[in-house]
Amino acid sequence: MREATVCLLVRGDPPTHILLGFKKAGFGAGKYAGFGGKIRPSEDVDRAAARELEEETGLRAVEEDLQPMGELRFVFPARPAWSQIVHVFLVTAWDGEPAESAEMLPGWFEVDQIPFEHMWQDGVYWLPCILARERIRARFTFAEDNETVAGVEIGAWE
Ligand code: 6U4
Repeated sequence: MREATVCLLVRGDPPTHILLGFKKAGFGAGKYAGFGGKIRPSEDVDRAAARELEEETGLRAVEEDLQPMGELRFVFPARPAWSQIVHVFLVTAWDGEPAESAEMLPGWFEVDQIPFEHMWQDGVYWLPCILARERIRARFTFAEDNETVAGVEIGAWE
């Protein structure tokens, strides 16, 4: 299964705001999401996360500022090429101001106004756990329409 990263940038402790990107092109176009992408062969996971964050927002985070929060497994039985394992990072320190890129239009949201209805349907299950700083391992199985979440398993990530 292919592997990818996602970075969730937050302000406040506990988090009051989260930076999400409106995906303009590619996988998940038209949805809001965190920032990340495919891990290249021979690339470290945290290096890939920092690279994708900078490519999509212009923001630079050092690898020590990427807090590993878990692994999400997304399974699309009707579209196996979309199935992937996503490594999630919480990020509270970075350099720069978020800027629009070819792929993403970033914007800050209050944590109680996250646009879940315009995100992948799995977000409502896992994003609140990460914002609560719970490390999780989860598996989501999608229905035939590749949009509806048909199965959810969430547990602690040791
Ligand atoms: P390129 O390489 O530019 O064609 P792109 O189309 O941007 O790739 P990709 O595969 O690099 O997409 O990155 C997919 C991003 O979407 C990663 O950050 C992981 C994330 N992602 C994948 N499935 C997701 C899901 N079900 N829910 C979610 N994020 C998901 O919230």
